[in-house]
Amino acid sequence: TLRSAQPTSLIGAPTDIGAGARGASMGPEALRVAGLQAALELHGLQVFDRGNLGGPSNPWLPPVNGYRHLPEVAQWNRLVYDAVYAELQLGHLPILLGGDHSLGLGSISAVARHCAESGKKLRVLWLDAHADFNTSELTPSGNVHGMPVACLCGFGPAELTQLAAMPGGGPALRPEQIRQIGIRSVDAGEKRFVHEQGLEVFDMRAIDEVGMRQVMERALAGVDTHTHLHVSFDVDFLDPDIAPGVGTTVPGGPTYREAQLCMEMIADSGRLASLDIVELNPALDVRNKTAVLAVDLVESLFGKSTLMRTRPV
Ligand code: HAR
Ligand code: MN
Ligand code: MN
Ligand code: MN
Repeated sequence: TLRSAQPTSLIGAPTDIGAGARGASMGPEALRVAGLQAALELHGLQVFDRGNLGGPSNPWLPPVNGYRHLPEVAQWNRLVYDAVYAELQLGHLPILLGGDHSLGLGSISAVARHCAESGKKLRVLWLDAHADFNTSELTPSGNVHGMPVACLCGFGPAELTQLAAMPGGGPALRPEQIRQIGIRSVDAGEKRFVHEQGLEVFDMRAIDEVGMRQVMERALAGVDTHTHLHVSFDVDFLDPDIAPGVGTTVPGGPTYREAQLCMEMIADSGRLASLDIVELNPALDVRNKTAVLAVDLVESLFGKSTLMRTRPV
């Protein structure tokens, strides 16, 4: 099926600089080995693989003032910011291959800047087991992959909150632009802060109670032709029974079918305009099966479906 879709660009960011376990640095190559480019091309997409960014190595040090590796995290995010912004300027759909989730900062900051300049409304879907809404005061670990959503909303150090020069100098995101899905591990202080800031969270209980279909209908409500939809797909969103290859597994995540429906409903919106695939950790995987699963789900995100539906069920 050939569609006149936007070209996509793969950007590898091989680092685990913000994570609590080593190995997410191997994520980009594992996704390539699992056939990401060929899978997208089968759906008629034009794919440019831009190769990998080259940033600082991981010094594996304890936290300093509540952050581990802050200078290196900032450097990686500046590289990601520039690379993602350049693709958006070209009119391409950037796909960030992480790397740990601290890189969502650079990626989404670039998307926010692009939306501000092009008059688009930005909606971010954060698919994750974790809220990633810690600050240096709240974090139990100092790992910056637990902080990107807070930093995007302006809560964090200047080197992470000021990646994008937003018009008016404000933060990249307002909490009301974010929908979190699949959440099931939130630290005590983080929980209070999520509540205080009014983040819209569809946790696993919501998925249990009303089902993935209604959760996605709500998460996508208000998305229209003026919307730029960014999906930040933390692979630990998925149940660890099907996706063991991540650094921070949390039991009780979406099943294969629930995850497929989530991706298919995003595809149906027709507004997907940028994507992060993060936290894949091949050192903890079994025969690259988590990477293969991620590729399968990303195919659905780009419109693979069993049938050509002409009307809803
Ligand atoms: N909340 C914990 C912390 O801040 C664990 C965060 C883990 N985050 C990720 N990305 N794996 O979602 O340390
Ligand atoms: Mn655009
Ligand atoms: Mn995350
Ligand atoms: Mn996570």
